[in-house]
Amino acid sequence: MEAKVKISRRNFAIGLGAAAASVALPRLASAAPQYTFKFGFNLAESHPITARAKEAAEKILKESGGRLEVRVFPNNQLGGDTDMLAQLRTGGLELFLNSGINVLSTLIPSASVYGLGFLFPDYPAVWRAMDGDLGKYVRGQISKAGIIPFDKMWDNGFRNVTTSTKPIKTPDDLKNLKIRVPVGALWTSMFKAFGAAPASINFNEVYSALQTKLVDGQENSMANIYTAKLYEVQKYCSMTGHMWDGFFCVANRKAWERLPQDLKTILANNLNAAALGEREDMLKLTSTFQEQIAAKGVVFNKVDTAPFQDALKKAGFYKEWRAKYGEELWALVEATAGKLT
Ligand code: X2X
Repeated sequence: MEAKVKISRRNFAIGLGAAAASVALPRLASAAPQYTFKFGFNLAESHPITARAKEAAEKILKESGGRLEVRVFPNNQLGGDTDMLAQLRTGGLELFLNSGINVLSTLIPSASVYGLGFLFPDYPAVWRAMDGDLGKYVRGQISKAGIIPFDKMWDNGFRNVTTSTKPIKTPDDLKNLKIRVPVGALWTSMFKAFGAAPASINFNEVYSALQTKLVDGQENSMANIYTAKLYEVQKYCSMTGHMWDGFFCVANRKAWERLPQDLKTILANNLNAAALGEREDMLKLTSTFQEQIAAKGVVFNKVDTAPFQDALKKAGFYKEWRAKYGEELWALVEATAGKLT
């Protein structure tokens, strides 16, 4: 297949080079993609997100006739989240998947809003909000920061607390617990409101932080506890379900704007479809992950979550975040969750 090249002086030279190459090596004429996008994130190779990202990359290459190659880098291969966000902003990384509650919120504070404790009772409530007005608001804020968000969020799961020391049954059990949280102000604030001692640590350092007892616990989805093998360094898993997390897929603006319209469409359609597929995977696989974690010896306990939310209310957590997010956003929060303050 011939690459379409606009006739500017620079491209004309490239065009001649390509034509010459296609004479010498006809089969390789379309081998070099016109655009190569690196796609980085922090999740393990075996996480459902990685499989869907790779599947999307294959489709994008095929549907673009080889013009757009997406190279997938899971498992912090390009650095931790803080590094990847910096690379995304300078254009060293074209595509990034990250939680709005995680490092994205260091740039866009309101991106963390959906992580407010106990906001969503279940998945239908999650997707109503995140495919609806709340998600739209946050994507608007991400765009204002000069980053391009794709429409569909990917599921990073409801989160539960694990520790190496004791099960968490009541909010009091969190008091003074040295617990790792991702690098975002909402997380730190929430665990301080529970009376815990949170430490902000990027995901690429969580396993070793738990192993060396720098921290005694962490909180995450079943998918991450299993695929990042956190069960090897944790003994208890308490089903606090204190928050839901999802990932925004975002692009560097200049890299996005360089793409012709047809490639923009192919890229966006496939990334959004991959997100929807991954949501299904997580629904199907979460209980299997949980069984596998239990089979590795982790002890599970159910939790009455009402006292945990009460503890947040009493500590003034929701009031504090209402003031930070502002009334416009808070109206969307309470349209989702009812009155919180
Ligand atoms: O860092 C985490 O715990 C993870 C992988 O769940 C997020 O990116 C929020």
